[in-house]
Amino acid sequence: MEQRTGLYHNTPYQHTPTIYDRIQIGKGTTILPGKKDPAVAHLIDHVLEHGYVILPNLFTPTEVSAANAELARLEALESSGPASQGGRNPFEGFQTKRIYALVDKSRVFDTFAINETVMKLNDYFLQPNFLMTSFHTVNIGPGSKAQEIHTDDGLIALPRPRPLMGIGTMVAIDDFTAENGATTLIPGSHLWDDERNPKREEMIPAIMPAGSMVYFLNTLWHSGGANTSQTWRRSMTVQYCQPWIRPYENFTVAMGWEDLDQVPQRLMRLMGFSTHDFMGYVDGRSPRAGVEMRKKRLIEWAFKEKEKGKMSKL
Ligand SMILES: O=C(O)CCC(=O)C(=O)O
Repeated sequence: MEQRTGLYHNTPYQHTPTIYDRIQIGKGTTILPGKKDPAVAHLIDHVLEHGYVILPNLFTPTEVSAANAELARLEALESSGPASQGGRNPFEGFQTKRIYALVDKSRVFDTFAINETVMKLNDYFLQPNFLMTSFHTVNIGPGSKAQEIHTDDGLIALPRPRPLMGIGTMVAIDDFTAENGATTLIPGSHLWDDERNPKREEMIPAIMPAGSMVYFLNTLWHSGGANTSQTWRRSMTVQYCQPWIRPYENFTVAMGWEDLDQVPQRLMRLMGFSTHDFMGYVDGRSPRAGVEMRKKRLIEWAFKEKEKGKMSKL
């Protein structure tokens, strides 16, 4: 089979890609190109070459101020999750706040996860039926140190060049500046082999106004920046992954939560009531803790529904 290498794949999209259509970009990443919508072709080319692209003012001022107001509301609630009041480890950053499981907490953020331009870019970089793998806020407070430099596929132990397994995005809710902790990234580092280690001095800040997004391959080295300013840097991250990064059966939903105590612990972990490092978290905590929270809420909801039923009969 002919192996195509290089930066560009200009073959028109005619058929469902197979593994033999994959291309290698540099020494770091292989991709199976999907549909190249002409409307985003220039953005795709930028990502192929640099590993990222900034999408200025992707969201309207109205969407951004609605997100801002909703974030302020959620941050005031302890029920917004364990990291909403402060980061718990060096990766989250101790002077940060994260609200996980945004889909569960509000409908205001939905629009940020299903943006049309992003879906078109994902149609090229990921396979059909791609999934969302995380969606949460990352707010970096004054005095916060730079985050550890990482790639978002770092927990997946495969050598480079490795298949692209996902896409990361950061949505600026405040202007991102070099001082307030804008995401920093190393342009072109998606092309590196395993031998090359990232250095802080190679990083550039993704400076962009509120409402913009930086979209990047998850083989790109990056980190949250240090916040040397007096104000918070608020943002959301929406990340997507290949559709095949999941077990065949979705056991955490298939299994009746009322019967969990009867299942051997080892089997529970096999079914996904477990984490691999932080992969598999539920609202920033263990899946089992997440299920208990969900059961409590379902019971409260059922009582309320019952009460409503009573009221409507009066
Ligand atoms: O906060 C940022 O700018 C980046 C955060 C990040 O890359 C992460 O937490 O995985």
